[in-house]
Amino acid sequence: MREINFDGLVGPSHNYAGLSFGNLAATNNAGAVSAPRAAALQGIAKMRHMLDLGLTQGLFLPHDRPAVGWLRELGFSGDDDAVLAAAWAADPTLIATVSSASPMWTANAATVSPAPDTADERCHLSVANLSTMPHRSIEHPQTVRQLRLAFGDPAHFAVHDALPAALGDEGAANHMRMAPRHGARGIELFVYGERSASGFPARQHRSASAAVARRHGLDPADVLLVQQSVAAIAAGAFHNDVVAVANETVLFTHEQAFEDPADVYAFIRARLPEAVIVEVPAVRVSLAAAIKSYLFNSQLVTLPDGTMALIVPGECRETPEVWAWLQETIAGNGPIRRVEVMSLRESMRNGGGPACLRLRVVVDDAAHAAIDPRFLLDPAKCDRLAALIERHWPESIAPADLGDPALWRQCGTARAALLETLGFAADEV
Ligand code: SUG
Repeated sequence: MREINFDGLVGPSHNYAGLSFGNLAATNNAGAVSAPRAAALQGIAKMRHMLDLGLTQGLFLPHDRPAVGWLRELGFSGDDDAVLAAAWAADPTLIATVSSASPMWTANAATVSPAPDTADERCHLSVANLSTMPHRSIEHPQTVRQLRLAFGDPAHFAVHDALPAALGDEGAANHMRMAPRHGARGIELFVYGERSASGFPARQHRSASAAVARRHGLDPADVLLVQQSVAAIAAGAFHNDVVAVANETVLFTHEQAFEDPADVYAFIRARLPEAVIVEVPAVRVSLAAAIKSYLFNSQLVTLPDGTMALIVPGECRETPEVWAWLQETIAGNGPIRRVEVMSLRESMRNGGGPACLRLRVVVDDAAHAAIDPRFLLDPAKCDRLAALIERHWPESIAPADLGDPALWRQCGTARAALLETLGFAADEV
């Protein structure tokens, strides 16, 4: 069995509107000028690098933005330009809400339980409702359409609709799976937030995590609902994947990620004796430095030779205590043998690091073959996508541009060209 990383291609409307309260990078960069073309090319470079490492890589498509349909639900009418112009005049935040390129962060697209863990031995995917943030709550209908296309074979996959909005669910960003190896039965840790000293929202509700585990048909003995630490949320860890990441037998975590770390570690050690817990102490890397550098939002991957590599954002190299810790780690005897640095500055400035940009799906060969190949990548497709991005993605977007009809049209043209290049019909996704 293998793990496939499905990265979200950065959409042409990528901008800095500061919509996510509690996400410090996004709020600190509110109002800045974005670079959608560079952002999408940075994403392609990461996907290409994963292929170069010998890993299997897929992609999900940017959603249709601006999402005019949502504005129509709010009572705006007329043709698309009239709807957008009226909404812009009424409240520019509405246009920012429907223009966010947030579907790029596919760690929030769904929670995935691979076949070895589920009662019916199929891979289960629950689309996240992302109901805490308005701009993200509009993603799930388009996400479910893509997932039903990509994973449409019911012999191997079960795709569940988003949970009711009253239960906040943010997908795989708050879920960690550990197993002796990808293809073996594993344990699944669902991390939820209760409250936060800072007043930042705890986006993942315990009841949502429990519902996802139930829907996926997991054995309760293999599941732990874990409370994210109040201190982590208050420091800006709006998702657990900002402070912890797991891969096969390894949990890589900040000391202050969980409210009760001893309980978490005891569960892991009892259920998976070969587990290695790499805990970074706060005296070496403070929560603030972890969140600024996104050390734990790295991708921890198993390479074809069986060793593990950590794919970190460039900000880790720029944060001295983090870089020093990483150097020591790869020089030591631990499971992380290699560090790869990727420049993802554009996404990072909205609080999205390497791990936010990907959804992991573990499959066997038969399930791999059943995936719609339009969602899978190879180097030649990366080349085609890069050329398309160069041609169609805006070079920059300033806040006032969001009200410009020329930008709305450019986003539409860019997405249409993308669909055509990848072989999708205009209304298919
Ligand atoms: O939901 N940023 C995203 C970042 C998501 C990161 N994902 C993971 N940690 N897995 C969010 O806060 C900013 C968009 C804006 O402000 O326009 C934003 O939505």
